[in-house]
Amino acid sequence: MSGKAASSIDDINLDALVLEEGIRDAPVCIIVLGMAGSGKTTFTRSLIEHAQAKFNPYVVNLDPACREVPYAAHIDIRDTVNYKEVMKQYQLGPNGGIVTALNMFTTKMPKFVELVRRAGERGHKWCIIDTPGQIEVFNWSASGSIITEGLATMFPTIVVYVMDVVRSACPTTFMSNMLYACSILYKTRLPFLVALNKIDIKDCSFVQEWMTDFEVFQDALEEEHSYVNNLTRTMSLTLDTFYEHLITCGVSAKTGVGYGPLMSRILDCVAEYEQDYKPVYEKMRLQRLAEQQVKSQPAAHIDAAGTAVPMGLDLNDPPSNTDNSIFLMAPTIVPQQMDADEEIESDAKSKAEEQNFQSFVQDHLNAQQIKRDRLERNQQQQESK
Ligand SMILES: Nc1nc2c(ncn2[C@@H]2O[C@H](COP(=O)(O)OP(=O)(O)OP(=O)(O)O)[C@@H](O)[C@H]2O)c(=O)[nH]1
Ligand SMILES: [Mg+2]
Repeated sequence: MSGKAASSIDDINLDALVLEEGIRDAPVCIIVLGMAGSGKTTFTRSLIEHAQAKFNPYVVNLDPACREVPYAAHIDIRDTVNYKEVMKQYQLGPNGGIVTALNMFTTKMPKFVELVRRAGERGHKWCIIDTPGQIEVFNWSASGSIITEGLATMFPTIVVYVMDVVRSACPTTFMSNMLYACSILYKTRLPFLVALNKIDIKDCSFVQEWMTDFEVFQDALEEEHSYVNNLTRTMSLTLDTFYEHLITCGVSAKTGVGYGPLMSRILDCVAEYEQDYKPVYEKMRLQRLAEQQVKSQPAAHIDAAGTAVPMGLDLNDPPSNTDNSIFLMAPTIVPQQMDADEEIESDAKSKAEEQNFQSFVQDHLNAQQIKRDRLERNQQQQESK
């Protein structure tokens, strides 16, 4: 802001501001994610209550489709975008409506980030962000990535994944939840905390046991007769390494039980961001800044900058079949002729992949067996003493 007191947010060159400043210490952004109905909104409300005195949280609701929220939000996406109107105008279903509403909100990203930054200056130490129920909408949409990365390149940012322990008592649902968690962890590349929610109804120790002891999970799976059991079994082997680094904490968003330990885990995650993630995001910020500066310079010659081609149809454009029309298409939907040689090669590849996977499973089972043998030997030695 270069010393000039700006009275309105519209007076500031927000695009430049977002990237020019380094990563600040506050507020810490806590992005709350989780499957539909897992308790994200209730969790957010409880977290606000518990953090109020010490961290004076700034609260953001990014769910355009919710009727009402049980907390006072400083920023509410519903004030920016009318979700029902978006569905009507663009003739979309509920999920398309949420994606489009989020996309529209993302066009205001510099403003959003500036408001969060100002909140930090006013003494809000945390910024808690509630997200839409449809987790894939946030996790896999462009706007979800823009929001997450935009925040993480400006403030310490962590993800809290809310998991419903009652629904996860079924091993296959537990596995789906873990796959989601795993995909979010690798997609966001941010410190990650799993809040095992609804422990007022069901104790969460079984989930923690399933994560640490592969055999207990296998036993639980044996009891459930489902056609996806085999898949779940092999997936649980694959997720073993993921569990090793996972921080979990049992809470009840409804009664507030478990929020003490949860808050200290959040602080651990913030320390993790500072130590391991900040340098990565700092690098990303500088890279983006350099790209932005290059983009803002006018091209010397139109030829050097390339020639514009149409990128695809707008909803309102009439269909066109002229030779000049070039439409970008995902490679998977472009029909391709596969000749015999390619088919043989692809068969060989998939066989090799299957063998690799089988040997991976076998190695894992062997390692488990060695671990069990070692435990037994230790037990026998202790008994003989
Ligand atoms: N017993 C119990 N119920 C809970 C708890 N947390 C949430 N709920 C209930 O779970 C239901 C869903 O809670 P929400 O907070 O709306 O869940 P959400 O993840 O925000 O839902 P969407 O935004 O629609 O995906 C509500 O009926 C809550 O009252 C909890 O800790 N214990
Ligand atoms: Mg909600």
